[in-house]
Order: sequence, then C-alpha cells, then structure tokens
Amino acid sequence: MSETIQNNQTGQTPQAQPKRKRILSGIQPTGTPTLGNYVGAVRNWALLQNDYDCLYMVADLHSLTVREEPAALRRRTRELAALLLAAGIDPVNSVLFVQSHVPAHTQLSWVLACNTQFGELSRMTQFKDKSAKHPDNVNGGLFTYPVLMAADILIYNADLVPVGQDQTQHLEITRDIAQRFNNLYGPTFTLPEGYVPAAGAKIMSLAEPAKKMSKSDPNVNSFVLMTDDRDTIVRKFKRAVTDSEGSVRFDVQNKPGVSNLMTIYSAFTGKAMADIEAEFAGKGYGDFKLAVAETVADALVPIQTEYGRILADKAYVDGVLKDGAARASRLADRLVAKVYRKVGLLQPER
Ligand code: ATP
Ligand code: LTN
Repeated sequence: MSETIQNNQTGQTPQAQPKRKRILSGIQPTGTPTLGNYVGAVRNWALLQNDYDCLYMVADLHSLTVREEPAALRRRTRELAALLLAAGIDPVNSVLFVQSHVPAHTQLSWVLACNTQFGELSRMTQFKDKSAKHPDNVNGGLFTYPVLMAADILIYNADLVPVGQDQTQHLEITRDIAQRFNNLYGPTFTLPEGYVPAAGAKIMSLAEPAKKMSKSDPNVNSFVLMTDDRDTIVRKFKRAVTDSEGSVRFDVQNKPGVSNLMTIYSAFTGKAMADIEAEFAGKGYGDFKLAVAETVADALVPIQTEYGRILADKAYVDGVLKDGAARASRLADRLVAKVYRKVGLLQPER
C-alpha cells in the first residue's frame, strides 16, 4: 500500500496530493482525562485532523508503568477511546487505535532501547517525578518509557506530535534517538516536531497551582475531569486556590492560582490576558471563578452528551479500534521490517 493512511471503509486514501504531513499522539488510560489533557492535547487532535493525516492512540502499554487494576484498565481503555470519539476524533479520516493492539510498537522499542544510553534516560524529569511519587515501584518500564514513546512516534514517521508542555523533553530524546539511528544505519526515521498549544500547554492543579493538573492526582479537587457535570465543575472552581489580593491579574510568579484560572479562561474564550483583566476589573474572585466554570462547562457538556451515546454502543467502539489497529499495523509492520533488516537481524523465510 502507499505511504498514506488508507481508509478501510472506502478503500481509498482520503486526501488529495500533495502528500499531507503525518501526526501521531497518545494518551494514557490512567484515569479520566482532565481539562489539562483536553486543552493541552486532545482538543488540538480534533482540530488538526483537517490538515494532517492523523493517528491517535490510547497508550495502554505506557500506563502499565504504574500499577493498574486489570479490569479497571480494560474498562478505562474503551472509555477513553469513546471519549476521544466524543471530542471529535473522526475514525474514518484519522486512525484511532490501542497501542497494545499494534505489536510493532514493542518490537521497535527493543531496537531503539539498544540505541539509547542509560545516561540520557536518567535525565528525564518525568522518570524522576514518577519515581518520587511511587518509590515502591520504580520499575524498568518507567525508566524505558521514553523509548517506547519514541517507537510510537518514529514507527509512523510522524512529522508532528501534538502534546502538552510536559512532554517536550520526551520529544527531544525521540529526535536524538532518531538522529543517532539515521547516522548509524542510514536515513530511516523522520525527525518529529512538537505541536504545543500557545494557550494551555500546561494547566496547573486547582489545589496546588505549582503542580501540573494530572488525572492520577489523588486529590479530586485538584482537577476538572472532562466528564464532570456542571455542578461539579462549578464546585471545583469555587474551591480553587487563589490568593488574598482579590484582583484578577496575570502574574504566574506571585499569583499562580489566579493566573492558572486566567489561562483556562483564555484557552476557552480566545481572550488575551489584558482583556480578561479588564473584564473582571473591580469584580471579586467569586464572579471570576463562576465565569471560568460556566465557560468550561459550556464547552464540555456537548462532549459529555456525545460520550454517553457512543459508550452505550460498545460494539461500535470496539469496531473502530479493530479497524484502527489494522490500518496502523500496516504502516508499522513495514517500518519494523525495514529496521530489523538495517540492524542486521536475519529475515525469516516468508
Ligand atoms: P498521568 O496523570 O497518568 O501522569 P497525565 O494526566 O499527565 O497522566 P497523559 O496521558 O500522560 O496525562 O497525557 C496526555 C496528554 O495530555 C499529553 O500530551 C500531555 O502533555 C497532556 N497533558 C497532561 N497534563 C496536562 C496539563 N496539565 N496541561 C496541559 N497538557 C497536559
Ligand atoms: N507519554 C505521553 C503519552 C504518550 C504519547 C506517545 C504522546 C505515549 N506515547 C506518543 C505522544 C506521542 C504522555 O502524555 N505522558
């Protein structure tokens, strides 16, 4: 088949020439996605579909780096796929799949691990953060996490990777691994670029605004989930940590809580910080928090309605994932065969 992504339903490649650039991104089924996941990544996934060939993945293998209850992991994987569909991922034009359904990712990962240095993996801040968070389970997978992520991206020769700011270090190591491999074995991998949104690349915790908002945070008041209803959203924003100054002003250093709320408001309204300051001049934090909450709820409620509808049709979701895995595998298997040949693995008789 051609290099472009084939649509199984029509049997045609959906895009006209010239060849469109390719996007790959992933999200872990470690919990229900938060506002941070939505603004930093998922929202852009839907927007970019019109201009790029997109592959979007539920990174279930990555989520095994923290201990997961097996039944919950299975349930969350399907739920996350349904939520991505509800957020506008079009399974005909884009490829939506589950990472473990495409074994080529782990096959490439081993070869890349053998071309990645212990020292460079030791410098990854996510490894350091997660090791500190789970000192009882600092496993090998947590350490080699970025190698699997590099495989996810390089296996499709992705040009662009839409992620939040916390993933930029992983993209840098992906480029380093690709570059090193290309130098050693000849041109093989495209060097990917990050696509990090201007507003909302890092949404902070509502409870501790020095920390990023994270779906695996044990404090439920620290995040807004994409599935939270309007009342919950309003309640969580009302409780958000601010300061005692009482004025809506963007100053990340001295007013991290208020600045985070302004970032969220700006990400949903497109308004500049100066305009937000003017809008709430002379008003208290109560009015401001309510406006942020209502804006977020207005954006999320339609997605939630769609989510309920899609999730009720399990067979549809599973069918999308089966089709996605088949389409992704066609591309990924070819790349793995090429890499295995290049590094000198004897090809089996076919
Ligand atoms: P975990 O809590 O399990 O570490 P996570 O919430 O960080 O997970 P991931 O599945 O690792 O979520 O990330 C999915 C995408 O969402 C990534 O592109 C990541 O950069 C982005 N993202 C995660 N948290 C935020 C945030 N607070 N602000 C902006 N983008 C975010
Ligand atoms: N490490 C990512 C999730 C992820 C990913 C990827 C993102 C796994 N594989 C490939 C982009 C491309 C995270 O958000 N923690």
